[in-house]
Amino acid sequence: MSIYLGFDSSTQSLTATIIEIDGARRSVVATRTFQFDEALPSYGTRYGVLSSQDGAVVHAPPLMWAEALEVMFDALTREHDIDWARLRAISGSAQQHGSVYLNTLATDRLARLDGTQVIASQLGDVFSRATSPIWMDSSTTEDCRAIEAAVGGAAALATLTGSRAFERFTGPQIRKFAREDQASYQRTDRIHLVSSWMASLLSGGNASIDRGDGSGMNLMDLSSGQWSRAALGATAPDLDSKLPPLVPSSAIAGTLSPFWTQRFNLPPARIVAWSGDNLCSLVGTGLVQEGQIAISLGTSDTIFGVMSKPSVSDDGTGHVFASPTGEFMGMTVFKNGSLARERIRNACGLDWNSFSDVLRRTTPGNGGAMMLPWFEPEITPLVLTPGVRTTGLSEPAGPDHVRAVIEAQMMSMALHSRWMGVTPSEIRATGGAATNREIMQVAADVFGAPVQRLQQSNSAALGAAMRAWHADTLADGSPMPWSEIAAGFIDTVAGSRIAPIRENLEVYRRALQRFEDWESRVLSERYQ
Ligand code: XUL
Repeated sequence: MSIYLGFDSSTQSLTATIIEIDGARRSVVATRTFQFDEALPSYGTRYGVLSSQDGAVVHAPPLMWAEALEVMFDALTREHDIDWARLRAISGSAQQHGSVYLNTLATDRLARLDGTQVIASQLGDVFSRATSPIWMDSSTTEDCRAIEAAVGGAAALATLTGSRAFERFTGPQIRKFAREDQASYQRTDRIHLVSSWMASLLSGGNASIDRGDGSGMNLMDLSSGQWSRAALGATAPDLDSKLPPLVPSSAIAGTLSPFWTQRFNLPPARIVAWSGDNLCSLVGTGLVQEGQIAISLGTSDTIFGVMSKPSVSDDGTGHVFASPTGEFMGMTVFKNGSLARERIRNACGLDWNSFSDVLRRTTPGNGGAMMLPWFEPEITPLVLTPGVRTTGLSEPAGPDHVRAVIEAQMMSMALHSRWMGVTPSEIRATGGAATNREIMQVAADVFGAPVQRLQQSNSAALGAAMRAWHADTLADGSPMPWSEIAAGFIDTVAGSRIAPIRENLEVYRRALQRFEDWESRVLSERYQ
């Protein structure tokens, strides 16, 4: 009997999922989650982030993520009756793109963490940049354009790295730092992703970056899986000496370091490379074959699927990443996800039950009224200056706003995922909002495909635990096939399959056309 631990260090919270493999029986034995704002209030985050006045600069404290691991191990070992001696491997999922900047003290400090002291007291001075820019940051447009120009244009960068330059991607973020604070950049010994930083904390040494999360940097040559000289050169001086090596997602970073084993009485389990949350969700939703699509409705909303070839999006909206299962992953990301839903819910004075009632009562297509819910700068389509746009909606906010925000989010997903060229026969749904039947009905009607909710709402933490298991069997020389790993864990919720309603299909076919025209009109007015 073996157990595996998967973490998900997301924007707002840390989750841990423990899975157990007992012969042919597989089960999730524990899941624990807490919000950073509540568990670690001294860092002063709101929804896990430190926002600037204009919303373009969004950072988070890297020490908070480290302390969160300690708080989680403390809770898991105190509250759960688990035979920890059976813990074989640990992996994790982290919000993508965020970067952690370490000075020359860090390597030694990580190796010598003292298990009798708390972690935060030992790592306060290892950062060459006090805070970490994260995926919500949209302050690097100048750097994006400069990087694209240096490698021969946006399309050339997309072919090389899987994506044109995006504001939140790590390369543009590094370029901005090197440009604005040269001295601190020079003092930087190592630049980690959130994922490799977390793996470094657990293994007590600088962990490598996995190729899945490495694809979200605009720095990796997608076809060779190595750092691209051209992209590094376009980004910042001496960057190759500051980046950890790239490794497959199944690489072993080391074993759980004495800090953790002594402090929490744990075995020296294997530490498997951490990856990005969307890559882990791909595994945790069981997408191991081309043609399957999943939507994840969390802080960000994403739509993704497996691709056998790295064909990049022509219109520059999507991303292609190296998938942990060895193929490629196509994805489109929307920033105005759960926080936009919450804003409308709050503006209408509703709870989630009454929000659902409103969706049930209002008419699909919303009588032609629509919303572009750009409360925050939007990633897809690119909107740098936030501002919600409406047409035909009542004022002040009422039931039609509830329907408008959900229809807009689903139509935007359908529209901006066309580049993947997949006509899904079924959509798997995960994330908090996937539990809402009425929201899922809109998704089914807009996509014209049944939506199936998965048993586990945190597919990223589950995917990380499944990756830990897979890598452990690989390291032992008898790798378990992905299809078998997925088969044991990916259960759909009985009765959760939501079929599209036939008469709504035509309503949304027309609505989608109107939405597409309106969105492109609004965008061209904004950018003319
Ligand atoms: C992916 C992205 C977000 C973050 C946070 O490109 O920016 O989905 O990974 O979840």
